[in-house]
Amino acid sequence: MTTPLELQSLAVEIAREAGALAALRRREGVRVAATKSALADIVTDADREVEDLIRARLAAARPGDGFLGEESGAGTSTSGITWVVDPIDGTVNYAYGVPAYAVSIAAVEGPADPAEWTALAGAVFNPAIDELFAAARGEGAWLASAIEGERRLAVAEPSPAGALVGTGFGYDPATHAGDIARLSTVMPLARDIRRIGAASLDLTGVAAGRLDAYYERGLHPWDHAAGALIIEEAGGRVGGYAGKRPGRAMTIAAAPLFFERLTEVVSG
Ligand code: LIP
Repeated sequence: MTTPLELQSLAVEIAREAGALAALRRREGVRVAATKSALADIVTDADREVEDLIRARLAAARPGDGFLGEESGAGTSTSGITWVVDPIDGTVNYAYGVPAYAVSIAAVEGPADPAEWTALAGAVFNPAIDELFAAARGEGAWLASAIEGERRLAVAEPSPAGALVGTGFGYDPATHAGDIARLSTVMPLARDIRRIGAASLDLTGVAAGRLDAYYERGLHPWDHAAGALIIEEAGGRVGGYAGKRPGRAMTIAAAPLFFERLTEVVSG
């Protein structure tokens, strides 16, 4: 039986190698290979190359595990463990050279469905600034940062000044009016908002106390799988509308008390 700490160790090792490849390709110049759900929803050659590397390393290390990746689809698990992978989360930032993108790798147990799985381990690595966030179920969440050093992560309730809230807007312009309307209902709770452009870095930002909360509609499982566990192991809560699990409909994350207030407003 593999422990969550052993799965975390593998996720961290592969995330660092994959992140180094992503950063190398960024330095060499990035080519958009295709668009997906909308003109703004791009995939680069590096996205595909990095996911191929991650998939090959995982298959070599744990051949019976399943795989659910943003760019190469699903692989069935015979071990009960599935790896949920976003090779470069924050693809638009990556293409523009904005140093806020991350390799996100999670190991989950059970069905490869965020409504049903149990996340066991996760790693989120931003190679642009050498920051790695990691967690194993029941073992806490950690940051190893070239900027801050190493520290255990813990969420924080907002100060009386209001919450610093992260959010995002999907690739489909037809959804933006609804997202802006929802933002207008959240602003009375906020001191300000931040639009980082990578869900995994929004989520780990909440875990690290760099954001008080995050919410976004339209995320894919690979966007939130690792970051959600890291927040939970940092003492925070992650969910969807009205007590549901995080998913395409909505993802909400914060410290426990503010999570309730924000969920009520976002679900209203
Ligand atoms: C992105 C998310 C971001 C969201 C974007 C996109 P990608 O993931 O990290 O939070 O606002 O629409 O979903 O496409 O860069 O892997």
